[in-house]
Amino acid sequence: MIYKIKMAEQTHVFQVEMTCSGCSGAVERILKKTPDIISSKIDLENKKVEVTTTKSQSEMEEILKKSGKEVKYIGAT
Ligand SMILES: [Cu+2]
Repeated sequence: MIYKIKMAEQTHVFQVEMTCSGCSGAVERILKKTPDIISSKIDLENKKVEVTTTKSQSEMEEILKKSGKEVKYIGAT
């Protein structure tokens, strides 16, 4: 029998201070080059970023902060 070890993936939701498509584009580029991101959703209108990842909430928060935007954790779904 083969056991596959898999890190638990979780969907974290963050409030990211994005005001235009340039901001959301910057966030998108950061997420694209980050490993362990299973999927992501950027909602510019509501300034929300949803990330499904095996990374922890704090790791993810630090990564999003690289955009230079204000980041606030909302919760996990
Ligand atoms: Cu902008």
